[in-house]
Amino acid sequence: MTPRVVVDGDRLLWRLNELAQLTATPGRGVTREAWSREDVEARVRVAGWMRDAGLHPVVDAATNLIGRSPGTKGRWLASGSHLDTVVHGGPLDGAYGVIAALEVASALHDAGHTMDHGLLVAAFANEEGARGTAGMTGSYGCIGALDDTWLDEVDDDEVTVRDRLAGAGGDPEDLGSARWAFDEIDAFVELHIEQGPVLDSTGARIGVVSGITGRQALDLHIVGAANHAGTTPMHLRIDALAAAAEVVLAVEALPRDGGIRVATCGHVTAIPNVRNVVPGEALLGVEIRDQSSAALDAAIPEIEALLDAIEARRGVAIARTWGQRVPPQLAAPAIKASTARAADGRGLQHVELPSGAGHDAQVIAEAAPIGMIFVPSRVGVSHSPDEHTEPEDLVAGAQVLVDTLLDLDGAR
Ligand code: HGY
Ligand code: MN
Ligand code: MN
Repeated sequence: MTPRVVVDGDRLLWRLNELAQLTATPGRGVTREAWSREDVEARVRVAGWMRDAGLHPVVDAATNLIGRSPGTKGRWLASGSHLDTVVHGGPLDGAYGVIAALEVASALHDAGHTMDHGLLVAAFANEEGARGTAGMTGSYGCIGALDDTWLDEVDDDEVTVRDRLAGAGGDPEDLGSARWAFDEIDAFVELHIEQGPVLDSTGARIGVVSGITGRQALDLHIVGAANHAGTTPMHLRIDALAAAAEVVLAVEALPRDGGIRVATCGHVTAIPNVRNVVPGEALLGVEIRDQSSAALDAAIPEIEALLDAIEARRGVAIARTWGQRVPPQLAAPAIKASTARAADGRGLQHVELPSGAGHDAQVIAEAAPIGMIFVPSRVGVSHSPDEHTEPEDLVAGAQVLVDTLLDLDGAR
């Protein structure tokens, strides 16, 4: 018989609101870039709440915050998400999954219930990669994948990941110690806002995630010729930013031809970025996503060919750095079934759907069975100050997470 363990909705919502105050851009969304003062402050606050919930928090060498409370047997169930955000993001992306996993511990502690499985609560470091490096650093650290290629990467402020880790309480020389003992972990379940329009448009309260999208990053350095904006005739220009504009529109058109699911150029820099200078250089950050690795693979030569054509037409040189590839992953059927049972048990309409966003769960999936649970995002907005989920949905999602973990605890 599954014990009655009920979340404290007021505590959940209060903690979320407390975290939302930790932002570098008050009044303009939540900006908590990885390893920033705000990110470290959030980690400290959550560590204190972990202790209140009977968890034993530690910051590992990859700067993840990990809280554990042992069960009656030597096996574990894990849950969590990330505390870092994009710039001018919302209050829920990541934070909700961390606070809800923490709420599981608090609710178990309140009920005086100890599961057979131990509970591991994780706040992963640098899920977003918003500083311009590969993302999901912390969760890759948990599967033991961080090597020098990760550590030597330099972010948009010319700081290496190695220095970021060392500056935020990590230990780049001892990353092996951050690896989880996956032979003892039976499941990782991440609760997250959907960040898309499906639940909001269907009226379903809970999303049972079928799989998580793959993602391929590409950085471009477009070199033309800086020149005088007043004296240089149009036909003699080699304008790197105009070439970048062609790239942006060509990338945007890729999904329209039935190819890749989505494609975005979200980061652009003009050099020297002065109004009366024809841009000599442009930096462009591109990403493509699809639930299929084959579709991601097929898009690479297609993009190379369109870049070659723009080079030939405009006389620019386009240097290409194919960056992080995060493979798509599927959720474990048994965990999906547990979540569906948990939602049914609370009378919550649920629907199965893929995740268009990437998540730490897809990294952990390389070493353990995973599941993801979504709650609705108002009109599907996220990575924006307008990100919002109704409080009752936030509370319901956390209760479904508790019930899913209790179901998995009894199911093993
Ligand atoms: O970009 C993503 O999909 C995630 O929010 N990092
Ligand atoms: Mn995000
Ligand atoms: Mn997220």
